[in-house]
Amino acid sequence: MYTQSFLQSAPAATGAAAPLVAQDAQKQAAFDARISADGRIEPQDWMPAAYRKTLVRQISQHAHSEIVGMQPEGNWITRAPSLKRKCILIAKVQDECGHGLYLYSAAETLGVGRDQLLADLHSGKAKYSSIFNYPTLSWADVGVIGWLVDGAAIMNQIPLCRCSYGPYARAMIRVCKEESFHQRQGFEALLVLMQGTAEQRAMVQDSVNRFWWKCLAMFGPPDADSPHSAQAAHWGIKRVGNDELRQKFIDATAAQAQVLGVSLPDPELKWNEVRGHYDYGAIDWDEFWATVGGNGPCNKERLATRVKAHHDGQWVRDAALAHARKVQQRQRKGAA
Ligand code: BYC
Repeated sequence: MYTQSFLQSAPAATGAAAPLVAQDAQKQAAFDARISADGRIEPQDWMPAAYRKTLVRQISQHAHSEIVGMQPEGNWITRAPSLKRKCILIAKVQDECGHGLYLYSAAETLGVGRDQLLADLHSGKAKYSSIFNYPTLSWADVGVIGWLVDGAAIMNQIPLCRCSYGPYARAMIRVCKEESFHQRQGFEALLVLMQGTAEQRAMVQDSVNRFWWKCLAMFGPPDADSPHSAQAAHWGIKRVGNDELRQKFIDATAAQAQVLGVSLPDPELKWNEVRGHYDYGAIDWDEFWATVGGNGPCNKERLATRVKAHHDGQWVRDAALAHARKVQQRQRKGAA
């Protein structure tokens, strides 16, 4: 949960700065009361424009992350080391696509069309998770993405199952169940590699070294530098702050790393008896912001692949629409 000082520094739970006419004031009061009572907001309910905007931003960016996130792992489907690993990886990548679809649907309930959401992704206006702008250089990266990236995603997404916006919260329940399978398959794949040759163990360690710090940054900037956190917390969208989730992730993964037999690349990582948490070193936020700003190692490649896939898939969308029109015409004829 957020600390008291963090919440005190936050703005009040109102959505609009302009004076409200009486009817809007009533609607605002009903919205505030529902939020205070920890109730759910549904698509047909009145909501402040800023609440809607925040949700469209977060849910669509989340959806974009899921579909762009198919790329780094998708690159390894043809090179998976066995039929079993190939089947698991195909299923996982398909799951990520499914998550994107639930999330685009959830965003659409807020009154924005999918074409618009995708146009914002393709033009570079909308963000997606920083983590998918790094390359997958070895098979171990597939395991590490499952273990660490999906592990971080679950840590962030479990509290979203209690988000105040109903469609987002409900989508998150299924997403979290599937992410849990993803995390376990990644850990298991790494366990097998760690029981293999010295070369395989070195491959896992190299992958952990490259991904560890990027995964810590996935949780977003420190609360003190996070422009959206305080308001999102008041609206019941964010239930737990970026820093607390990051800490929970570190505490959980440090123990898992010991089981695996890998070291985490942070000389300052140390259990702090007083805090009851691991202390950890400084995250390179300059590198994070450069990546978020479009200048990470794979940003251009990821976006170009996504735009190409969208164009290549145009005939499928056209065919589906043509089919739907024919079905509709047949139904109309039958009814006449
Ligand atoms: N990457 O005020 P803040 C997955 C941006 S997919 C890029 O803390 P907020 C998976 C943030 O958008 C995992 N940008 O923002 C898929 C904001 O910029 P704008 C995706 C980031 O929204 C396939 C600015 O920094 N998960 O699991 O309150 C395979 C200030 O940040 C990042 C989600 O999307 C980042 N890492 O909190 C495997 C979860 N962090 O929008 C796995 C849903 C921050 O003002 N999203 N920014 O231009 C969230 O929970 C929140 O949006 C965040 C950020 C915690 C990410």
